[in-house]
Amino acid sequence: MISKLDIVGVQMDLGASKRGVSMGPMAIRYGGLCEGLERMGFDLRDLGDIMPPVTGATREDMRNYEQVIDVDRRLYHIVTESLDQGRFPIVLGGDHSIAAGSIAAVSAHYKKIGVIWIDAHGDWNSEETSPSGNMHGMPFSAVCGHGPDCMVQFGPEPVFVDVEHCVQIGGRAIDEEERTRMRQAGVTVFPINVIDKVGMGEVIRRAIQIAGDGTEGIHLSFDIDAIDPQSAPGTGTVVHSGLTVREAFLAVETLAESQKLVAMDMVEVNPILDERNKTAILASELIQAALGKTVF
Ligand SMILES: [Mn+2]
Repeated sequence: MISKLDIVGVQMDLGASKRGVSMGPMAIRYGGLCEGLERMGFDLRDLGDIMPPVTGATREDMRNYEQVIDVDRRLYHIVTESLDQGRFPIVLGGDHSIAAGSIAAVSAHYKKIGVIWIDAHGDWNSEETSPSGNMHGMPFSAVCGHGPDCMVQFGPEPVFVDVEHCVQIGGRAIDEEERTRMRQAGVTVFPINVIDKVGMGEVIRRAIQIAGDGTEGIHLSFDIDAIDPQSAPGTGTVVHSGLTVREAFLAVETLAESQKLVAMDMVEVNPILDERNKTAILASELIQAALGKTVF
């Protein structure tokens, strides 16, 4: 039973091509996150935000890699400390590159975890296959040991997540080469058309089995761009026809019922592109639902 929560924000937007997602953590807090979680009775600590260094080296195939890695390293240590104290870390992005640091820490702590990655994108590129060099498209691959290695080498030895327990949900903009890499690695993908066919109820049930059976717990990495842009316009890499808000709630509510979650990220909320903070409010509500907030 989860009782103690830590919130850590990451003011990072250097892994993405558009600026502004660095303001996501504050927007999600303004969306009522801390008040909501406290009302639910949790012992909550807000650890504040990690700020990226002002400058750093860059490469064509890994943009702003020095700043991205520095932030991932600091997040790794904060998440590790939180887990060591028996708490549940909630990481607020920031762009998705930060998930490398958080998942690397959760994986090292529990040794055997599953990952559920809800996202319009695969985030399964390496520095060799990424068309853009943007590092928010690489963390899922990195935490499974398929590179870039520099995104996860923080502890004594990285404990990679076993792809056998990894699930992608809601994919609808996965690059050609990325598809091949995901297939070869053996990640289970429930793209948007499969959700249309069998429904989110069935998809999340299977995902929890894959990620949860035979593991110590599930890390949820939720990219808000998984949701349809009409409901979640405040994000940088918009892809048409995404999850409905109800499908998203069904997914996180079922995860809460499973009692298998051990950590989560909520990423890619961009207040500059938002409408009256509605995307951040949705993100705040989804986090609360993932932690057991019910409608009745
Ligand atoms: Mn993503």
